[in-house]
Amino acid sequence: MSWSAHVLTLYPEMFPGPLGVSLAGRALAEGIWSLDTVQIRDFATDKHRSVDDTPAGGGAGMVMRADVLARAVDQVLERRPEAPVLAMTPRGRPLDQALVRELAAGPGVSILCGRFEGMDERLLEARPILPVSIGDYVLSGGEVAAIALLDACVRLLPGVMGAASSGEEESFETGLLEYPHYTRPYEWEGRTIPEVLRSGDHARIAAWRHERALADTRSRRPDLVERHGDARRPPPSDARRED
Ligand code: 6GU
Repeated sequence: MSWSAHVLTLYPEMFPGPLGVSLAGRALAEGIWSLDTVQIRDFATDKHRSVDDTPAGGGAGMVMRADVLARAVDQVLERRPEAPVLAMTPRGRPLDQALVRELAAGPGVSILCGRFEGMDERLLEARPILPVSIGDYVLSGGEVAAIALLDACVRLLPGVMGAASSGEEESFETGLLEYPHYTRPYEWEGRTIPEVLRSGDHARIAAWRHERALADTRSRRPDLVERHGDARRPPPSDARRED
């Protein structure tokens, strides 16, 4: 069975959206992965088909109801019991390439897209759901985040990108940003391509790329350099534990 995505949303018309074109779109048409949307509103039971209500304790906006969301999640858990269920929310675990790799290696994902101020927290306690965020900023809903997550997973599926996506030099695969790229023309607006890249000396090129990856990561993402360093150094002795 192909890698399958189920997206639970109030806006199914946002899908496949960008996932219907280019690499992901071709892979979708080829059956390498599948995408199904589930309209959350179909699980409302009152005559107004309401999916949200005012926040307990007061405050702005509306909160998605646990009972309605649970019926939608339970249906998708029945249809695809092996697929992990994610909830897109700025309160979630930050998405990174390690999680993307793990999800892409599995059977697929079911994704609950939040809207309004958020979801009733009891749902996230009562069902096996992993809250995931795509960064420290607030989107108007989880759909755009779900599209980003799916794009990152799909490009890693066998047969989607070939050699490029399995490349160990991509940003984050080494724990660092990738080195910069150049192509013709050799001179553009008075700027030339670094000489070393035209030397044909593959060892020198590899060393230069590693240095640039490190330097650029240091200046743009000092947080990554710290983690990269940690991964290669043994933990301090007082951090070791006997289990
Ligand atoms: Cl997953 N959802 C929303 N609404 N905003 C976000 C996000 C998710 N990740 C970052 N901001």
